[in-house]
Amino acid sequence: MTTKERYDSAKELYKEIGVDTDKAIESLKNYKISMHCWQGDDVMGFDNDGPLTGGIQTTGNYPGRARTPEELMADIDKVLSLVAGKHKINLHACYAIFEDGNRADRDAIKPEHFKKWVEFAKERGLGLDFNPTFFSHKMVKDNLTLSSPDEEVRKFWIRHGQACIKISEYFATELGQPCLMNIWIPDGYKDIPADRVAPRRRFKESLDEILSIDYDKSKVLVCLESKVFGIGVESYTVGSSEFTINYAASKGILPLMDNGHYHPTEVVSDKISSMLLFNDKMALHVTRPVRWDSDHVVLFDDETKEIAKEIVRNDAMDKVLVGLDYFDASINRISAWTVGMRNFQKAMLYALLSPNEKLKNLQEEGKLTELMMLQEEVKTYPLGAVWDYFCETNGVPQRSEWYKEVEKYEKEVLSKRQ
Ligand code: RNT
Ligand code: ZN
Repeated sequence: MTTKERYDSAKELYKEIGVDTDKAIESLKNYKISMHCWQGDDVMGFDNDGPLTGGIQTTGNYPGRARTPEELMADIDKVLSLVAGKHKINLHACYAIFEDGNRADRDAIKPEHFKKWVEFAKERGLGLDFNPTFFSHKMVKDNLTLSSPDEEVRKFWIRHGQACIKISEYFATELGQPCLMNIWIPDGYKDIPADRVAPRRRFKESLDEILSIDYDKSKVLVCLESKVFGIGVESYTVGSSEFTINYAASKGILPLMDNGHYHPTEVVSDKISSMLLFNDKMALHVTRPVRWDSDHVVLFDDETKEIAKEIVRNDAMDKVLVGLDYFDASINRISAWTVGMRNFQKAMLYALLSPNEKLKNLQEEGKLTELMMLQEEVKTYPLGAVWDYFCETNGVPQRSEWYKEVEKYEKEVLSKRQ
C-alpha cells in the first residue's frame, strides 16, 4: 500500500469520530517550533573556552560536536532537512560570532555580532529567538548574577540583559517576525539560605532596570523562566515559580514554563489553561526531566502529548510559544535534535487528530464513562499513517528513513571532527 492509500483509509476512520485529517495536517504545516541551537555543541557557545556552568550539565562525549559557527550551522541545516515546516532557531548570547577583532564581552555585545545568524535565518526563511547567557562566564560570582549583592556583578549582568533586548529587536526587524527573548538566571544556593528575600528583591530590581530601556514591545516578547533547583543550587533558586509568574504578570511580560523545572509529579500540561486565563501569551521549554536532570531528549511520551493537547484544546497554537530545551552529548547530536523536533510535531498532530469537541461535550454532559472509553480508544487510531503522509507531502523522510541521512552525515562529516 502506498502512503497515500494508507492515509485515505486512516482519514475515513478519523472522519467517523468527527476529525478532519486534512485540516489537522494543514495546521501542523504552519506550526512553528523554536529549535534550540545548543543541542549541537553541548551548550558551549563561541564566546568563551570555559566549562558550562549555571547548574546545568551535559554528560557524554559522543564524537562530532560542532566547534565553530560554520559547523553548527551545517548541523542545523541537516536537522531541518529532516523536519517538515519552517521553524525558528533559538540562540543564546554566547553564540555571538566575532570576527576582524570585534570581540566584545557579554555586557557590550551588539547586533553586528549576530549578523551571520541573521543572514543564515533570512536565507532559509527562519525566525530567530534569543536568550541572554547568564552562565559560563567569570562574572558569575558564587552562582549569582542579577541577584548578586556585589553591585559590579549585578550591573554587568543588567547591561548584558539590555544589550540582548537590542539584539532581539534587531532580529525581529530584520526577519519581520517577533523575537521571543527569554531570561533565565542560574542564581541560587546549594544550602539553606538565611535570607530568601534579599536576592529576590535584587533580581526584581535588576529586571526592572533591564526592561526600563526603550524597545518595541510588538517586536521583542520578553519572557521569564523559573526553575526549582539546579546542580549546586539545590536548596534555593532566586527565580522560583512564584517569583517569575508574579513578576511577569506585574510587568506584562510572558511567563516561560520549562517542564523540567518542577517537582517530579507536577506537570506543566495542567498549568497551561490557568496561565492562559490570565496571560494573552506564554512560552514553554519542552524537555524531559529524568531524576536530577531536566534536559533529556523530548520523546513521544505521555506528558509531551498532554502538553500538545492542552495547546490545541485551549485554541492556543499562536498563544503558547514553544521552544525545545535539552542537551544530550551521549548520542549523535543530529539524531537527538531530530528526534525531539519530530516528536513534538507528532505530539501536536496527535492532539489535532483527537476528537476534541466530542470529548469536551462528553465531559460537559457528565458522560464520564463514555469519555474514558473514547479517550482510550483514540490512542490506537492510525496516527502513523497520517504522520507518514504529512512527512511525504512536506518532502521529508518517512519513518526511520531519516536516520540513514544521519548515518551518512556522521560518516562523511561528524566523524572527521577530531
Ligand atoms: C536551564 C534552563 C535554560 C537553559 C538554556 C540553555 O535550566 O532550562 O533554559 O537550559 O537556556
Ligand atoms: Zn529551559
